Amino acid sequence: MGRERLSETTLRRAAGYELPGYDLSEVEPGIVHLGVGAFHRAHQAAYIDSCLAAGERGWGIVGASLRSADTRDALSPQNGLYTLSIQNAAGENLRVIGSLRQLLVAPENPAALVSRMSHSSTRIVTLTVTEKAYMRNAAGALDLSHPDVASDIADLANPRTVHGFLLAALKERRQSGIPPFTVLCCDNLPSNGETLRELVLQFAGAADGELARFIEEEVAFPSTMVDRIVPATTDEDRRRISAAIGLDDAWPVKTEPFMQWVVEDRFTLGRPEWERAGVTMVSDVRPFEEMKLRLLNGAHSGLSYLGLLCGRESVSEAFTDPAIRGFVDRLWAEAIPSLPKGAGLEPQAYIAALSERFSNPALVHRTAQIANDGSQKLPQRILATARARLAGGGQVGHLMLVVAAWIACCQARGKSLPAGQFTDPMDRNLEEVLAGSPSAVEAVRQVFSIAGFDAVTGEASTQLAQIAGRHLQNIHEKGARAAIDMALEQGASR
Ligand code: CS2
Repeated sequence: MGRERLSETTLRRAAGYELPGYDLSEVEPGIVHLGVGAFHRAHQAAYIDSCLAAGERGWGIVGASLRSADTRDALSPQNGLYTLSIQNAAGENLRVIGSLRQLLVAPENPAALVSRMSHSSTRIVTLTVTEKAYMRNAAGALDLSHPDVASDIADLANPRTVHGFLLAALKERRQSGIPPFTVLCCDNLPSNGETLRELVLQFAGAADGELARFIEEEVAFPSTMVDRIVPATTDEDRRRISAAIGLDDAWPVKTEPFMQWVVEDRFTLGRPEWERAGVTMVSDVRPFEEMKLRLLNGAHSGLSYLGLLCGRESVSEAFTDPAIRGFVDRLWAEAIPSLPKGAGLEPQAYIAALSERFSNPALVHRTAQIANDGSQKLPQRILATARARLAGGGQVGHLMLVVAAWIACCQARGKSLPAGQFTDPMDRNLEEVLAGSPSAVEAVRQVFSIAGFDAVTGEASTQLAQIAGRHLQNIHEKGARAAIDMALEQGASR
């Protein structure tokens, strides 16, 4: 006999596990979240679940998917409930999360999402839509030539982009005299609040000048640093978790025990008492954000591309490979001097904690998952660090090996790596420039140009491209392992 499905009616039968500590029917929606992927469900939704349990019932989440209906289809029969599996070497803890109270699918009914965002009960709109959904061009500005951007600018009635949804809802609220919500970007972008604000203002400027002025004066875009490692859920996870709770859960999420959220405290219509759930509220997120992007995400990208080239399938496998581990230690040593001084950061303690997190044997975090969208990730994870180091006369050899490894992985797809191993929004351009088997130096030069890595023109970009070119040549001629060894030797001799 099949198991019953996890839902509001069956929930209390999942005895023995942590269940929502509140009555679901008492929860009122206060937040609209764009991008209800696994990360959101393991991070923000868990923090909000704790706030709801502490008695703040006005902050339920309405989650919207911007592309596929999968999450809504899986979670609607479960009344939005799902299991969060928290794993480390000591075992697995299961917790059922109840904060996601309603699910929408934007492309099916864009007006319904705009209407929910425009409702006076919506006080915060949060986003985890991944780097590429911000549609920045190589120079970091809004890509006005993108067909979805152009379509939203011409007609805001049925938005397709995040900027379009934000503008349509803010316009509606303004017309109805409802004060604007606070926009909270939770993606791994530098100064993410300010970055999104600039993009939305560029968008509004092209669509509706008056609305642009209103946004400039009235809408808050605090910045945030979000952190929790959330590998993609597998069928095996679904089977194991369903068997453990005794109810079928079609959409559980797995994660690590560690979680961190640092939020700039600037909310115009109130916010949950996040401090009580362990969130750090600050006046300046930048130091935390730079440390996380440059040490955690930078190392992640390094582990992922070098790991793929060396046949390592998961982060823990790559991190326990002595050569790669040695490389990551050097990468960190190179990145640390670029971090803000006097901000109370403790980079040594941070990398010690990261070493433990990356070694978590229970979490199978695939290197191929992190390899996606390199053109959108490397600028803030690696290139910004390298530019800062170069400006101070420092070393950048290990940083640039990450960029070379990314290009090598792009070249290896369809050859030594499966063709669909990972994807990138710039794939078509990347394929075009890499198809003619250019020399390593030429490949790097062209990739830098199409991906906008040379946006800061001048000597720094040329120098960075030259160093990456030498690494790529080593990878081509001698293989990734030898290229790592050579980078380590060069670093040691300096
Ligand atoms: C990862 C991040 O997929 C990736 O690019 O580096 O998703 C990383 O796991 C999170 O930022 C951790 O907070």
